[in-house]
Amino acid sequence: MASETGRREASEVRPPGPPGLPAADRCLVMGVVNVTPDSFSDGGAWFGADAAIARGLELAAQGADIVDVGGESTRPGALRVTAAEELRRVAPVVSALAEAGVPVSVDTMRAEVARAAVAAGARLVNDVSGGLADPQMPRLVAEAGVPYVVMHWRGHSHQMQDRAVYTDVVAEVCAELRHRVGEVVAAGVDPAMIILDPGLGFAKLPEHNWPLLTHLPDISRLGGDGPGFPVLIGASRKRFLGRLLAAPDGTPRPFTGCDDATVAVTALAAAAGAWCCRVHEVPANADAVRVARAWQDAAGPAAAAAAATGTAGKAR
Ligand code: PMM
Repeated sequence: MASETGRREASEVRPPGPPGLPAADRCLVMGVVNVTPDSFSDGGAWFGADAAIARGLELAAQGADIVDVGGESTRPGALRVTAAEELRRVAPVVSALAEAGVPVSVDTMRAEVARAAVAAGARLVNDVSGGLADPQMPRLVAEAGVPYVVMHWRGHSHQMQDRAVYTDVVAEVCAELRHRVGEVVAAGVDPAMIILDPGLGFAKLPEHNWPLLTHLPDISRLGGDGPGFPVLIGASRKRFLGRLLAAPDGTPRPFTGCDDATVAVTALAAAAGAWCCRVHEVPANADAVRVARAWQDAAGPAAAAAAATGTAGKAR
């Protein structure tokens, strides 16, 4: 609905986020701190509590609305760390950032780690398995009463690329997320606390990631026409961008050369109604979400309605 001034209400294309998290009239920016020696995009850079805390504070100062702290790499082929090691990595970082007033999210598939992180001040649980890796997770999130990212996932890092098989990726991801939402709500999670994520790169080949990005209203509404869930997008530095930007001989561009493409995805996803974009480098993405907001405002009610109903770009 357009207001009297003709400005389109942001909620028309971007469902409001859950309570307890920053709210803005634009897409939010989530800055990433991987406290790991082996994440593909920044592995080792922030390994060690002091470096990770300093990086989290820097991301917040640069305009990150939320800082996502993770202690386990999910890059394809990665082996799991123990819960004790994961906790040792993230706990001091979460508590220091939370104490400094930074809205912190914890990127974990383990209820035990999520519990400790929430106790240390994390305001959001970002579970890339959507509750599949640890059956205790949905109940823990329900009891803690914190917002919960339910990402589309088909298996751990060592098996996920074998599972990147789809006939209609958008329809299948929507159906599988719909099932996950049903399960986590049955475990007690308030639907108002759920954020959806299509899981770019997780059991997805490049040709699967692009249609998911161009069908965000479908993801938000889980393929139906009910009220939408907020959608989080994690495209930052992922391999499908490196493939897109490959050298003439086919060599994929290294992840360090994919930050500009990440900003382009952020702008497009924000204009298409994403609630939040998860990124490794904040400043240009913080600009991009503001550009997208101005773009949406100027596009007017017709474009808003098309984006909200998913009638734009239906063919895949
Ligand atoms: N991607 C990674 C890690 N956590 N969380 C969400 N919600 N969505 C994602 O796409 C996502 C994530 C892997 O990327 P990284 O290792 O570079 O952080």
